[in-house]
Order: sequence, then C-alpha cells, then structure tokens
Amino acid sequence: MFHHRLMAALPVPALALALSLATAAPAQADFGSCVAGIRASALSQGVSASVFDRAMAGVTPDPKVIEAMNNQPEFRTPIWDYLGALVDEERVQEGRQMLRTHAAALASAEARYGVDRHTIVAVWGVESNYGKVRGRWSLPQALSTAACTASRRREFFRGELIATMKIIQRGDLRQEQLMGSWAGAFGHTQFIPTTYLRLAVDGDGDGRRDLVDSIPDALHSTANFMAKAGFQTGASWGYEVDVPSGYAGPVGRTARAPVSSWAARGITRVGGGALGGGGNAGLVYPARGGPAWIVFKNYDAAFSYNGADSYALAISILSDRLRGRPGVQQAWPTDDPPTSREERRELQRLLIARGHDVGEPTGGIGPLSRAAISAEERRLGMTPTGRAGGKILQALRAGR
Ligand SMILES: [Ca+2]
Repeated sequence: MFHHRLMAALPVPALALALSLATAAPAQADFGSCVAGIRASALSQGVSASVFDRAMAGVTPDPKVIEAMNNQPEFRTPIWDYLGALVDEERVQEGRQMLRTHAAALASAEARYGVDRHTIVAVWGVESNYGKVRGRWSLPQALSTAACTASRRREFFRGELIATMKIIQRGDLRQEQLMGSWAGAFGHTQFIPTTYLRLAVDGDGDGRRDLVDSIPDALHSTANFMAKAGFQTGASWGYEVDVPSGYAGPVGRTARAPVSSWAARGITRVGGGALGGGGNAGLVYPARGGPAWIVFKNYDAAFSYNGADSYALAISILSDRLRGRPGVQQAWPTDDPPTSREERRELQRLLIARGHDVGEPTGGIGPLSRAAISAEERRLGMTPTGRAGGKILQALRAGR
C-alpha cells in the first residue's frame, strides 16, 4: 500500500520541480532579502544579531505552511462536527482527571486571577488536548515562511517572528522548545509569541515563564489571559436557549441586546426557567433550526482567545461539562449527526478494514480519511461529503 502510494506520488514533485526551476533562484533571493529586512527591524528593537542569526540558520521557506493557512478547520467544518470532536466524553473525562491532578496550581490561579478552574481546564483541553497536541512546526521557519511568502497578513507574521526572537533572547524558552502551529501558537496554551510577551506569567515561581514544559505556568497564563480579556469572576458565560420556529432574526452571532428583548422575541431557556443574567446579552445561533445560546462577557473572553464562535462555544460547553452540567441539549439541524473522536477512530478502522489508506486511526480526519469516506459514500449511493458523520459510521458498522 505504501509503495503504491509512493509510486503514484512521484510524477507530481517531478512536474512541480520542472515548473519551479525557472523561478527557484529569485524566490530564494526574495526570501533572503525579506528575512534581512525583518532582521534589521528586530535588531532595531533590541534583538541581538547572534540570537536572530542562530534562530534563522539554514531556514528555508516551507510551502506546507501556506497550504495549512488555507485550510483552517474553524471556518470549513460544520459546527456540529467541530464541537462533536472538541467536546466529547473523552475530553470531559481527561479534563476531570486534570482538575484532580493539578488542583493546587488551579487553586492558586483561581485565587490570583479570579478565573475558575473549569474555564482554565476547558481552554487547555480545547487548545492543546491538555498538552498532547501542540503543533510540529518550527516557529522561525513557519513564521518566516508566512511573513515572506503568504498572500496576506505578512505584517502580522513578521511581528510574531520578531516576538519569537525576543522570547529566545529573554531566556524564558530555548529555541528547540519553540515548536507550534503553522501560525506560531505554541505550548500548552497555544499562545502566539506576541501574546506570550504580553500575558505569559510564572506560575511555579522559578522565575521563568515556560508555557512549554511547566503546566502551572501554562494554567496561570491562561487565567491571566482570560482576566485581561474581561472575565468576570463568578459570572456565567451563558446558557442554551430555544429559538421559536418563526424566529426571523439572523443566523450567527447577534449584537448585544437587553436580555428582556430576547425573551420578548419568544426565546426561552432550555430546561425551563426565565431568561436570566441581567444586562445585555448576545445571541449565538449557529444554524437555523438548531440550538442557540444567550452569551455574556465570559463568553466574549473565550471568543477573544481565537476569534471564532465555534471555538468559544467549545470552551464554554466543555467548561459546563467539567462543572457537571449537560452539554448541548437540542439536536443540530442535520440528519447526519456528529461523531466523537472515539467514533472517528472506529470509522477509520472500518475504512482500513475495507482497504483504504487513512494512515494511523487517530481520530483526526485529514485528506486521506475524507477521500476514503467519500469513496465509501459513493459506493453506498450516498452523497459524497467526506465528513466523518454518524450515517457513514452506521453503514460501515452494519457491514454495508
Ligand atoms: Ca515558571
């Protein structure tokens, strides 16, 4: 199987090489002069030449960074699939274990920053699966590639690369610790370098801010982030509501309005009880006919971590599960329900048993899994979606 895939892949790089030969040298020169420009800027901000040059020694642009940039799951995946994997029973159980294991560090973070332990652990679980998934990209390479070859946001990545150099120079982290996402988010909390410089704190008292190898530092830094983002101690992030079938308001996130105005539009609280919380609240209504949430300031604090409602909902709902409350109560408007990571691993094993190459059955749905799912959907006369949904899982389980 592996050999076959290797053979099939050969012509593509050969063609790409032929096409790129004419432009390879100027592209390298462009990259070099771009990095030289960033170096001058970094030095003017106090970064030493030796720190910069050591971090950038031998670094070449990596086109996979740009591919990853154009494939951001928060914006491409149906929200129920996104939440299905991020708030599954596994993450809840592991989160409860983390609450026990790190009770002392969480208690001191709560006392110092006024952010409750369930919120802190939920951010940790969503950001890095409690430290297990932190990204495999070298920050100097990923950020210099984005800063010098991306079609957009180059200034942003340039700033992150310079911030990376400042982190190395301060001695908080060594360069080899700086592995993260293609966008430069790294460590347990997945802070980007400028966020690190602004908000990372020393939680274990050793004088260094180490979000890569110190869990207390990571938990305190997350609490500090949420506090600076306006987290209100003891307040609710929000709660699930039922939107009446005739509701004419827009789908998505609606601007804040008095809670009483939402009640006046026929919105009711799931599980009964009055719409409470007082003051202004937003309505998050991701898909017509599906669940919705009334949200307050602590939701906004979670939103500011990554700038997507799907993400803020994942943190908020996971935090509720860790408090012992239920997750999403109402059904999503789909006949193909979301799956947990355990179910996705099962689906991948079923695909492997049918001869598909999906790599290791980790539960992560990448291009190989999507292609295999689409092929099976076609075989079964279903519309090919490539989604790891409940329908295809049920069909393959049943031996169809
Ligand atoms: Ca420390």
